[in-house]
Amino acid sequence: MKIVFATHNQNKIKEVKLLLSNNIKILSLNDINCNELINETGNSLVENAWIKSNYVKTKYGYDCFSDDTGLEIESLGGEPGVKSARYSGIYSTDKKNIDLVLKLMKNKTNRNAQFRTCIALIINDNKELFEGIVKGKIIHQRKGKNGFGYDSIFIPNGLKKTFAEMDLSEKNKISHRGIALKKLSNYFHNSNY
Ligand code: ITT
Repeated sequence: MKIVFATHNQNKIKEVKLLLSNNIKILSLNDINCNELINETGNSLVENAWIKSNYVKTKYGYDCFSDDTGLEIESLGGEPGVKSARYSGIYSTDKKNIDLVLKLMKNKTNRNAQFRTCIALIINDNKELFEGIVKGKIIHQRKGKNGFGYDSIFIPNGLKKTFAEMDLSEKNKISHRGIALKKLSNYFHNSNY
Protein backbone atom coordinates (compact mmCIF):
# COMPACT_ATOMS: atom_id res chain seq x y z
CA MET A 1 0.00 0.00 0.00
CA LYS A 2 1.14 3.56 -0.78
CA ILE A 3 0.10 6.53 1.31
CA VAL A 4 1.18 10.17 1.52
CA PHE A 5 2.54 11.49 4.81
CA ALA A 6 1.58 15.18 4.59
CA THR A 7 4.56 16.83 6.23
CA HIS A 8 7.49 19.01 5.20
CA ASN A 9 9.39 17.92 8.31
CA GLN A 10 12.09 15.40 7.31
CA ASN A 11 12.66 14.36 10.94
CA LYS A 12 9.04 13.24 11.22
CA ILE A 13 9.42 11.25 7.99
CA LYS A 14 12.46 9.42 9.38
CA GLU A 15 10.59 8.49 12.58
CA VAL A 16 7.51 7.34 10.68
CA LYS A 17 9.44 5.25 8.13
CA LEU A 18 11.26 3.47 10.95
CA LEU A 19 8.07 2.60 12.77
CA LEU A 20 5.58 1.64 10.07
CA SER A 21 5.74 -1.79 8.43
CA ASN A 22 7.73 -2.19 5.23
CA ASN A 23 4.47 -3.13 3.46
CA ILE A 24 3.42 0.50 3.70
CA LYS A 25 5.23 2.76 1.25
CA ILE A 26 5.33 6.33 2.51
CA LEU A 27 5.27 9.10 -0.08
CA SER A 28 6.42 12.53 1.04
CA LEU A 29 4.95 15.85 -0.10
CA ASN A 30 8.03 16.26 -2.35
CA ASP A 31 7.24 12.89 -3.96
CA ILE A 32 3.83 14.21 -5.08
CA ASN A 33 5.27 17.61 -6.07
CA CYS A 34 3.51 19.46 -3.30
CA ASN A 35 6.13 22.06 -2.46
CA GLU A 36 3.92 24.80 -1.06
CA LEU A 37 3.43 25.46 2.63
CA ILE A 38 0.03 24.40 3.94
CA ASN A 39 -1.41 27.16 6.12
CA GLU A 40 -2.05 25.78 9.59
CA THR A 41 -4.76 28.20 10.70
CA GLY A 42 -6.57 25.94 13.18
CA ASN A 43 -7.02 26.62 16.89
CA SER A 44 -6.01 23.12 17.95
CA LEU A 45 -3.65 20.32 16.97
CA VAL A 46 -6.64 18.28 15.80
CA GLU A 47 -7.87 21.07 13.51
CA ASN A 48 -4.42 21.58 12.02
CA ALA A 49 -3.93 17.87 11.41
CA TRP A 50 -7.23 17.80 9.47
CA ILE A 51 -6.31 20.97 7.53
CA LYS A 52 -3.13 19.26 6.25
CA SER A 53 -4.80 15.95 5.35
CA ASN A 54 -7.86 17.55 3.76
CA TYR A 55 -5.61 19.85 1.71
CA VAL A 56 -3.64 16.96 0.23
CA LYS A 57 -6.72 14.83 -0.42
CA THR A 58 -8.66 17.69 -2.05
CA LYS A 59 -5.84 19.21 -4.10
CA TYR A 60 -3.82 16.09 -5.00
CA GLY A 61 -6.34 13.27 -4.61
CA TYR A 62 -4.11 11.02 -2.49
CA ASP A 63 -5.05 9.04 0.59
CA CYS A 64 -2.88 10.49 3.28
CA PHE A 65 -2.19 11.14 6.91
CA SER A 66 -0.69 14.12 8.69
CA ASP A 67 0.77 14.77 12.11
CA ASP A 68 0.34 17.88 14.19
CA THR A 69 2.37 17.96 17.37
CA GLY A 70 2.65 20.38 20.25
CA LEU A 71 4.55 20.75 23.50
CA GLU A 72 2.12 21.58 26.33
CA ILE A 73 3.72 23.05 29.46
CA GLU A 74 1.64 23.19 32.65
CA SER A 75 3.10 26.35 34.15
CA LEU A 76 2.70 28.18 30.79
CA GLY A 77 -1.02 27.36 30.72
CA GLY A 78 -0.56 24.65 28.08
CA GLU A 79 1.64 26.78 25.78
CA PRO A 80 3.30 26.59 23.32
CA GLY A 81 0.72 23.91 22.34
CA VAL A 82 -0.78 24.64 18.94
CA LYS A 83 1.72 27.53 18.59
CA SER A 84 4.77 25.25 19.03
CA ALA A 85 6.20 25.77 15.53
CA ARG A 86 5.91 29.57 15.60
CA TYR A 87 6.33 30.25 19.31
CA SER A 88 9.09 32.84 18.88
CA GLY A 89 7.41 34.62 15.95
CA ILE A 90 7.12 34.27 12.19
CA TYR A 91 10.86 33.69 11.78
CA SER A 92 10.95 30.97 14.44
CA THR A 93 13.67 28.35 14.49
CA ASP A 94 14.04 25.41 16.88
CA LYS A 95 16.82 27.36 18.60
CA LYS A 96 14.76 30.52 19.11
CA ASN A 97 11.72 28.52 20.29
CA ILE A 98 13.79 26.67 22.89
CA ASP A 99 15.48 29.90 24.04
CA LEU A 100 12.05 31.43 24.61
CA VAL A 101 10.71 28.42 26.52
CA LEU A 102 13.80 28.32 28.75
CA LYS A 103 13.48 32.05 29.44
CA LEU A 104 9.78 31.80 30.31
CA MET A 105 10.48 28.75 32.51
CA LYS A 106 13.50 30.28 34.29
CA ASN A 107 11.87 30.72 37.70
CA LYS A 108 9.15 28.08 37.42
CA THR A 109 9.27 25.22 39.88
CA ASN A 110 6.51 23.23 38.18
CA ARG A 111 8.37 21.74 35.17
CA ASN A 112 5.60 19.33 34.09
CA ALA A 113 4.94 19.13 30.35
CA GLN A 114 3.68 16.79 27.69
CA PHE A 115 4.08 16.26 23.98
CA ARG A 116 0.84 15.55 22.14
CA THR A 117 0.64 14.22 18.59
CA CYS A 118 -2.59 14.11 16.58
CA ILE A 119 -2.60 12.05 13.40
CA ALA A 120 -5.45 12.62 10.92
CA LEU A 121 -5.90 9.81 8.38
CA ILE A 122 -8.00 9.87 5.20
CA ILE A 123 -8.19 6.52 3.47
CA ASN A 124 -10.81 5.24 1.03
CA ASP A 125 -13.21 7.98 2.16
CA ASN A 126 -12.81 6.99 5.82
CA LYS A 127 -11.49 9.52 8.29
CA GLU A 128 -9.74 8.47 11.51
CA LEU A 129 -7.92 10.37 14.23
CA PHE A 130 -5.18 8.94 16.45
CA GLU A 131 -3.54 10.62 19.44
CA GLY A 132 -0.37 9.99 21.41
CA ILE A 133 0.76 11.73 24.60
CA VAL A 134 4.00 11.44 26.58
CA LYS A 135 4.38 13.18 29.92
CA GLY A 136 7.67 14.52 31.24
CA LYS A 137 9.63 17.52 32.51
CA ILE A 138 11.29 20.58 30.99
CA ILE A 139 14.92 20.82 32.07
CA HIS A 140 16.90 24.05 32.62
CA GLN A 141 19.31 23.74 29.71
CA ARG A 142 19.62 21.71 26.52
CA LYS A 143 21.00 18.16 26.67
CA GLY A 144 21.74 15.94 23.67
CA LYS A 145 22.26 16.42 19.95
CA ASN A 146 19.79 14.00 18.36
CA GLY A 147 16.17 14.58 17.44
CA PHE A 148 14.68 17.95 16.57
CA GLY A 149 12.32 20.66 17.79
CA TYR A 150 12.07 20.70 21.58
CA ASP A 151 13.65 17.24 22.09
CA SER A 152 16.75 18.55 23.89
CA ILE A 153 14.81 20.12 26.80
CA PHE A 154 12.31 17.31 27.49
CA ILE A 155 12.89 14.28 29.72
CA PRO A 156 10.07 11.70 29.69
CA ASN A 157 8.85 10.70 33.18
CA GLY A 158 10.67 7.71 34.64
CA LEU A 159 13.78 8.29 32.49
CA LYS A 160 16.98 10.24 32.99
CA LYS A 161 17.74 11.42 29.46
CA THR A 162 16.16 13.81 27.00
CA PHE A 163 14.70 12.69 23.68
CA ALA A 164 17.76 14.33 22.10
CA GLU A 165 20.01 11.86 23.97
CA MET A 166 18.15 8.87 22.49
CA ASP A 167 18.46 7.29 19.08
CA LEU A 168 15.40 7.21 16.82
CA SER A 169 14.18 3.75 17.74
CA GLU A 170 14.56 4.46 21.47
CA LYS A 171 12.51 7.66 21.11
CA ASN A 172 9.89 5.94 18.92
CA LYS A 173 9.26 3.27 21.58
CA ILE A 174 7.94 5.78 24.11
CA SER A 175 7.24 9.04 22.30
CA HIS A 176 3.97 10.85 21.58
CA ARG A 177 4.47 10.17 17.85
CA GLY A 178 5.44 6.55 18.49
CA ILE A 179 2.21 6.00 20.48
CA ALA A 180 0.00 7.65 17.85
CA LEU A 181 1.77 5.74 15.05
CA LYS A 182 1.28 2.44 16.85
CA LYS A 183 -2.48 3.16 16.81
CA LEU A 184 -2.29 4.02 13.10
CA SER A 185 -0.33 0.88 12.38
CA ASN A 186 -2.86 -1.28 14.31
CA TYR A 187 -5.65 0.34 12.30
CA PHE A 188 -3.90 -0.54 9.02
CA HIS A 189 -3.35 -4.07 10.27
CA ASN A 190 -6.93 -4.61 11.49
CA SER A 191 -8.35 -3.15 8.27
CA ASN A 192 -6.13 -5.47 6.20
CA TYR A 193 -4.21 -2.68 4.48
P1 ITT B 1 4.60 19.81 9.35
O1 ITT B 1 3.49 20.74 9.81
O2 ITT B 1 5.01 20.02 7.92
O3 ITT B 1 4.31 18.37 9.67
P2 ITT B 1 6.14 21.07 11.49
O4 ITT B 1 7.59 20.94 11.91
O5 ITT B 1 5.58 22.44 11.29
O6 ITT B 1 5.94 20.14 10.20
P3 ITT B 1 4.33 20.66 13.73
O7 ITT B 1 3.51 21.85 13.39
O8 ITT B 1 3.63 19.41 14.12
O9 ITT B 1 5.28 20.27 12.52
O10 ITT B 1 5.41 20.97 14.85
C1 ITT B 1 5.20 21.91 15.84
C2 ITT B 1 6.49 22.19 16.55
O11 ITT B 1 6.77 21.14 17.45
C3 ITT B 1 7.72 22.37 15.68
O12 ITT B 1 8.50 23.39 16.24
C4 ITT B 1 8.44 21.05 15.78
O13 ITT B 1 9.84 21.20 15.64
C5 ITT B 1 8.06 20.61 17.19
N1 ITT B 1 7.98 19.15 17.26
C6 ITT B 1 7.16 18.33 16.55
N2 ITT B 1 7.39 17.05 16.86
C7 ITT B 1 8.38 17.04 17.78
C8 ITT B 1 9.07 16.03 18.47
O14 ITT B 1 8.83 14.73 18.25
N3 ITT B 1 10.02 16.38 19.34
C9 ITT B 1 10.30 17.66 19.58
N4 ITT B 1 9.72 18.70 18.95
C10 ITT B 1 8.75 18.39 18.06
